[in-house]
Amino acid sequence: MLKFKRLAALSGAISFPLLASLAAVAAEAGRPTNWQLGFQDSVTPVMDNIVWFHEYLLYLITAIAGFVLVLLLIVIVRFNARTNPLPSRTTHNTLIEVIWTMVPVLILVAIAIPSFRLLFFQLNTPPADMTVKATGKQWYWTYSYPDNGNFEFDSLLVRDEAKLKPDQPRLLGVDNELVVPVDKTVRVLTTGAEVIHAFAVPSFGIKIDAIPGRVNETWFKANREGIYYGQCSELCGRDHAFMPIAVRVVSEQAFNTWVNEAKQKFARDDAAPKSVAAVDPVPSR
Ligand SMILES: [Cu+2]
Repeated sequence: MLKFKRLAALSGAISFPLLASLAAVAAEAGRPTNWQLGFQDSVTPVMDNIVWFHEYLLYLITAIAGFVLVLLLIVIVRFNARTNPLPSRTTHNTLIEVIWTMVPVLILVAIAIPSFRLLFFQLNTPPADMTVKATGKQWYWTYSYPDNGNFEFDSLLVRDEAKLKPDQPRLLGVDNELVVPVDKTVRVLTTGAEVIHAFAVPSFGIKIDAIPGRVNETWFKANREGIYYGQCSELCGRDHAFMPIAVRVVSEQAFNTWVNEAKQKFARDDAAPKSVAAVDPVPSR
């Protein structure tokens, strides 16, 4: 793995300066930026691996495409009818045939090994420090904290742009964010209330379907405090584009304070009829 990383770093140093400078300008964690090129910044080990694998493949593909281009140019220049009027009648060459069979096999192996390693890393949830449950509903998310007092609340898009807080991006800001502690392994359980939704946060490298009648599991371990936005990533109906995910990563102390407040704020009255989230009218667009 380390050897691959060195290889990727080396190729990075010689990549197109224009692309590199654009990407450097655009990089930001947790939210998209204007003229962004590439991924949002990574804040989890899983996303670090995804970014590394993406760049590794990019350099591999570029090398293959460049090699084929060079071969084509050689053929065009050296073997056209004018410069090479009498073509060779060679039909077989054992050595070159072995090479052009073996090299692609080796390339595929070099892709498969890190690919499967990443897949297992994503799918095997390490021992979790806490669990949150995200339920996709038409069209908002409900978050539960079974390990912290089992309170539950709805998280709705801030539809009225006048009500956005200074740092809240349009169409991503929500009223109640999912709050989690930094440097802790958080297990996320997802399910859907009526149709399939998908819980996705680019900076965490997670995207998992929320399916009615079953529970899916994923995990993240954010290594930086901040707010990280995502969106429902399964076409789920009219307001699919208006049910963003906002995760606020805070220090453990701030998290405990928030939990104590949230327990009061979102206290459940199991005797009361089930609350229905207030849905504002759809913004004109
Ligand atoms: Cu949805």
